[in-house]
Amino acid sequence: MPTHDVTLEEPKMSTDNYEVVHSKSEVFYPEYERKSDLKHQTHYCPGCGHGVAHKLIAEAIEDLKLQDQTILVSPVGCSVFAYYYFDVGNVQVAHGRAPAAATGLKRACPDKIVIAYQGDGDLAAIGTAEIVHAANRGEKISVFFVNNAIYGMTGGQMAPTTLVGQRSTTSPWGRRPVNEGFPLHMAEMLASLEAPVYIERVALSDNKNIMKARRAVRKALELQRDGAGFTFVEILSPCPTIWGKDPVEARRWVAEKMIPNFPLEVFRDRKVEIPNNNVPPHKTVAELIGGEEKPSSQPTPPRRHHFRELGIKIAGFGGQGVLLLGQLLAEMGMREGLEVSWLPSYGPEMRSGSAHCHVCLSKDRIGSPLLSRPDVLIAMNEISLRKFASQVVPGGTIIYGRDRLPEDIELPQVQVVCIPASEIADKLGLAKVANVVIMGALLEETECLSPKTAITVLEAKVKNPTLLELDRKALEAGRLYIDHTVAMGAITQADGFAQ
Ligand SMILES: Cc1ncc(C[n+]2csc(CCOP(=O)(O)OP(=O)(O)O)c2C)c(N)n1
Ligand code: SF4
Repeated sequence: MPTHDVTLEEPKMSTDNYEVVHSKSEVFYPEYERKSDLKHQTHYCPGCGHGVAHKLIAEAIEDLKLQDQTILVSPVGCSVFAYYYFDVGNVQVAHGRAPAAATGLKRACPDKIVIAYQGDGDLAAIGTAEIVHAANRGEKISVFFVNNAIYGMTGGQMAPTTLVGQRSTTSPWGRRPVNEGFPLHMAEMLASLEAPVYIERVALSDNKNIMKARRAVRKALELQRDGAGFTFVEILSPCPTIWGKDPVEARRWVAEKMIPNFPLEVFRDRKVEIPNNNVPPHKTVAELIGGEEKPSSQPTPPRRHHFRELGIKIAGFGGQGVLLLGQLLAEMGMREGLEVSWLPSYGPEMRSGSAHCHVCLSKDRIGSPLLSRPDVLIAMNEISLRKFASQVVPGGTIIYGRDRLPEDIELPQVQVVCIPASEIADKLGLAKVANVVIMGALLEETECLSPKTAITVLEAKVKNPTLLELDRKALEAGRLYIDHTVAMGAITQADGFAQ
């Protein structure tokens, strides 16, 4: 028998002979930083629908050339790390709050394409209120709702969309409507509202349905691009890991079990005109909040501020006027032409619980009203001093509402001013003006705002003439204390004496 020499040639892996028609979307990062040694793959389980849904969204963003405009709001759930994959603007929010955050983003940046991406636990359980109200207001956002009928991330608890009879760790006998209620049909629920423009349910069960899902995702983004209104795509999606199935069985389960329970349909596709009969009042903010007094009748002297941005944290007990002091400072800043923010935080008790607020005064737009490193801390009591002193930036200032510091306290490299605000207020005849004493001390010590502006704001706010007079005295007393006592160097040391 003749023998033949057979040499096997390596197949050519060049793209010369063929055209690449399908590759990873450019909207995905080239490498996924989260995986130290597996930068080419996501953290999703094999066969998970999130990967497919991500792909459809990325491809639609790319095809529609929206990458530079898109902001993706990722949820809590298995898709919490969406921001490791999508090379767009990303925000990750608290459980269920994606539609609320997306509302804020879209209203602040109407030219952006804002997407809320949510699971069924996130959207239909903890976030039911947010989605219903965003849809009802007709927010011009797109919501992609990945319904896998279970809580994936936390290990398979029952979701609002879990099917009747479906087992989960919290319904081990299978969901019983008599005990756990019926599955929620979010697309149908939202379609009962007036405002949404587009609502469709699709499924990642087979290639044909995946192509329909692709079209739905694209349509939602196109509608948003064209300024249409609220768009919502529910995507029935496999979760092989928690369902205990292999990827093929899991897709079959979507087709055979989920689709009969959650019919695939376009529930809404129409133009909606929302009447806009609420013309905003033609008044300035200062006019609106300053009562009857128009700022033009009381021009605020132009003031040169020595800071670009100043963060002030004010902390104490509820009832000490902590939050009011913050509001007064914010209003003063506004009247001096600064950008301002005021962010309160307080416990459930009206009196004696802890309360604090953050005030930003800035020449530029304020990025965040939350201050993790304040320039100035006003501590109205010892607990607040101990809790927040270490946050103050080096070289910052602490104004402590007592005559001396606690013996054992360790403070960062900051300027400390002690002022017995309550005692001073008591002597004036009213303990509750201690916060205005502190305000006087702050203005004198830091020169951040003008005392004249303080008087203007107090006059606009305090209607009772006796109280107004006390406030004037309190402001002056706080300033004098700094000038006559603290500036002399007597009260700023831990032992209460000058160095
Ligand atoms: C306020 C809050 N409550 C509960 C949790 C726990 N938690 C994390 S993910 C999740 C459910 C996620 O399920 P789903 O939205 O269906 O997303 P999936 O993981 O299935 O994609 C829960 C309850 C949390 N992180 N935060
Ligand atoms: S647990 Fe389910 S939803 Fe989560 S990544 Fe795995 S397959 Fe996807």
